[in-house]
Amino acid sequence: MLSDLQRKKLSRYFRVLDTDGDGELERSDYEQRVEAFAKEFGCAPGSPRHASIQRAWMDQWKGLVAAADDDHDRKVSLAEFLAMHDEAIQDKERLYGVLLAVSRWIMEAADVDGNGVMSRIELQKALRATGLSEAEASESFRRLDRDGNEKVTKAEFLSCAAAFYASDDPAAAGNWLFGAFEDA
Ligand SMILES: [Ca+2]
Ligand SMILES: [Ca+2]
Ligand SMILES: [Ca+2]
Ligand SMILES: [Ca+2]
Repeated sequence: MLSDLQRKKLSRYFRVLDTDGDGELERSDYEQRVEAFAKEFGCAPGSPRHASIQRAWMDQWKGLVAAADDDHDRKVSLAEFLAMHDEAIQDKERLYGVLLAVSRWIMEAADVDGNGVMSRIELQKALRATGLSEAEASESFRRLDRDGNEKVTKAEFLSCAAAFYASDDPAAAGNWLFGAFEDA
């Protein structure tokens, strides 16, 4: 069973992913994310970077539909989304696999200068492209940069992503990965 806190965080994440705000996740929501990322990071359609952004988001979409779309309407409702995460959270190994894949991808996309860590500018761009406002992205960075050195390392990011999905601790920094969640 998802806790109240997990439910709030995942509902918030759902709303971030639901680009057109119609209450269902569809292929077009993910296509719009691809365009937002490409724009934020200045990748022209047809460039290798654009292709990699597209592959990453569309793979996420395919994985989500395969895992969550119980009524096979090619849309994922909030109820389906929560049920899928409920199952994934029970299965730690599977969850860790999903986490590693998503986190690696975000790190790679955000780390434009390729120095292995995400600067404030790099990570805030990725968060804005994911659907957070400027203020939310800034607050999220502040919380994720746990040692306050203006960089988020892979280790910091991965531990925050794990906490976002699984932690039931209201004080966990990772809760803030996708912005404020209290008014879910
Ligand atoms: Ca939608
Ligand atoms: Ca469905
Ligand atoms: Ca970097
Ligand atoms: Ca740091």
